[in-house]
Amino acid sequence: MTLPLTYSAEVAAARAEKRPIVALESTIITHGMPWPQNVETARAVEEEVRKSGAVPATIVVMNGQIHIGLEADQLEALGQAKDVMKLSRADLAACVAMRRTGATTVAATMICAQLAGIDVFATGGIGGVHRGAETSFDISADLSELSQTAVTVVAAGAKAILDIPKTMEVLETMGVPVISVGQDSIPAFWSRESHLKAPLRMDTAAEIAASHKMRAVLGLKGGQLVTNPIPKDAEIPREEIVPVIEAALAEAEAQNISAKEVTPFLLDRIFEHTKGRSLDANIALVLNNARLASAIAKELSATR
Ligand code: PSU
Ligand code: MN
Repeated sequence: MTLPLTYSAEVAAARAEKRPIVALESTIITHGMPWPQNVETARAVEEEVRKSGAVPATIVVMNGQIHIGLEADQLEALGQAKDVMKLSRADLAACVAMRRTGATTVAATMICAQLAGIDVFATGGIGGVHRGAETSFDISADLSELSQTAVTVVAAGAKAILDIPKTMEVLETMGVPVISVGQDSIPAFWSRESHLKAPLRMDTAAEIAASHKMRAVLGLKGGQLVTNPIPKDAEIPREEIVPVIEAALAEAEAQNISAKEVTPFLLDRIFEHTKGRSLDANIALVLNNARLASAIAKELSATR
């Protein structure tokens, strides 16, 4: 059986010429941001990757084909599509087999990136251990994916809607390196500071690329989580965002939101409560992550 992969023209050319490629996820488009900002952001992120000297590969499943890179009209259509599945490791094969359409989370994007030979992936925030996980057991499959799939994921830290200390503990148990960029602490998505010490710190793309390659040399499976703080001028300070998060969490609890709906629900409520400011910050941090991921991809392809 051949792999159900379809490459965009741009990504196919980049593969043939062995140019650096950066994977991008699609759940942020379909479940993470409202239309039309979702499509505008996805386009801007792709453009940022190109400006940084790499080729963007937005990953999504459409009608049973795993797309590695989207044509402009496909991206536009996805931004307004209804009934799009949210795919993690558990759902990916089923979605392809049923010829359905699904957006890839961090976990599923990592799997598809690896199938396509892409080492680096830029996103906003990863899923993690939810607050109250001791009773709900809600721990994102993104964490176990990081422990088994050899892709370096650039994110702005875990969102404060999660339990960040527990998320870090699970990553440590699973043997996932968490590398903070340019600071000693872990960034907290909309804010630069979580006041939690990062397990590892690196200040250059070259170091991160070298560490990615060394894992392969040593036969260590799994990827790396790179936590890149949001640019200063775009951040929402912790004191401001924490009460908003608390309010959104209370609403989720009152409305019995569970499972896959939790993350999209919270993001939407926080967007409303901050009158869109959380979205502006989200866009700025994804662009910032796209730049760093491109620099890492370039280092990896230069030393190959
Ligand atoms: N963080 C964001 N926006 C998002 C997500 C995370 O800022 O859209 C998405 C990612 O695709 C991530 C997923 O992989 O949510 C995690 O979902 P869950 O918590 O259900 O595993
Ligand atoms: Mn979950």
